[in-house]
Amino acid sequence: MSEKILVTRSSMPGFEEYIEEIRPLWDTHWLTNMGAKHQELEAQLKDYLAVPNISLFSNGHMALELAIQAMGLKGEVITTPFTFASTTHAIVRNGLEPVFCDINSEDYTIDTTKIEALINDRTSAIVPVHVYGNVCNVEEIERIAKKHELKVIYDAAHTFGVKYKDSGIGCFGDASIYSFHATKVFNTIEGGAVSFKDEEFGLNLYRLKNFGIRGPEVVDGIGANAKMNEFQAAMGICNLRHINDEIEKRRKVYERYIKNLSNIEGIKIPSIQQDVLPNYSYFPVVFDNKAFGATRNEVYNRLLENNIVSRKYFYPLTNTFECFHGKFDVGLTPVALNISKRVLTLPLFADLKIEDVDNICNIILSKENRC
Ligand code: T4K
Repeated sequence: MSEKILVTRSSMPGFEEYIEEIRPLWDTHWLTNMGAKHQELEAQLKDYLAVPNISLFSNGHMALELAIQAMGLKGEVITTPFTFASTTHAIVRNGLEPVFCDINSEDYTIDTTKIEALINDRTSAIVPVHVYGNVCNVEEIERIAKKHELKVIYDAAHTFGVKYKDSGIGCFGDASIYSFHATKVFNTIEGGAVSFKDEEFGLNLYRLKNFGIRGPEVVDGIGANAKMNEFQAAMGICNLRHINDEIEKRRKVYERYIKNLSNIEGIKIPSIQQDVLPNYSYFPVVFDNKAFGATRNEVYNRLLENNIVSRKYFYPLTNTFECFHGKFDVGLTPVALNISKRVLTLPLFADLKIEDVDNICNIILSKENRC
């Protein structure tokens, strides 16, 4: 049986390269709390991501949770349910009420035509998601936010290195959060960051990731511990050296999928948005079972029988989670519901072999697997 292919595979530097990077830690014995590697990576990422300010975190979720806390939001927050659990949970864990807006069926980001109807005097912010690396309609979101005096925090977990009209994606809104999890285009094992404009907000954020400590004898915020440690930062420094090659390899995989799966009746494949420099982070395919002759679940199972593990990102929708039982009406986000039942995210990582992409596509398209 051939080797199992998973939906992604962490990019890693050479073993020796990482060892060299962590060697100085044995001299200094400085392992965490914003050490030298942390500072070095922060400076490099600010530059690479082309953002005004950046703050590193232990993971993307804590970056989002504490960015929301640092913004001092109240009441309701408009967001989408077509995302990873983290987005919704970060809002709820801040004592805020998520109000779910539907997505559009083109790129699966927030449907900006439906935002204003959800705004009331309790609304304090919008948390849109650049899902799969697709850029939200940032101009329209900015217009709405300005008009209604709302804050905007983008969940940019999937958009490492993405640019829109030559600006780093983290330049939009009041803040954006990144995930540097092992499964992402760029990883620090676990890790994340917040990019932001306002330096006062940055100071708050810095304190909140370090227990709310302002100074040796002053603690004036109820913070958490969400600091990135030196081993994580060292992994980031190594991975950042190779990031352009990694994205280039991803591009080749992505383009092979496009070549193999274009013009097939009953499947919708991704496309590069206008004015966007992409990072090729995910390859979501949406199946129309009547036209295609097989359901999403049938394709998923057939791939699994062949040792290929695709994923149903993002099914189920966060507004249908058991932990929110009876709280939200999924009927209010019909497009998200429909897409979540039909989408399959295919394996995509830098070292995925082109022949494996061909094999995956052959299994998907095989006539025997369709009626
Ligand atoms: N916002 C959004 C929109 C997000 O998608 C995420 C995370 C966040 C916020 C929060 O960011 P973090 O706090 O995670 O930094 C994975 C990731 O764990 C998660 O980071 C990611 N989104 C989500 C979309 O995917 P799972 O439960 O699917 O992970 P898992 O363990 O099934 O791994 C998927 C595949 O990745 C494995 O089949 C193989 C590969 N893998 C996994 C690990 C853990 C590796 O190659 N190496 C590894 O170390 O959530």
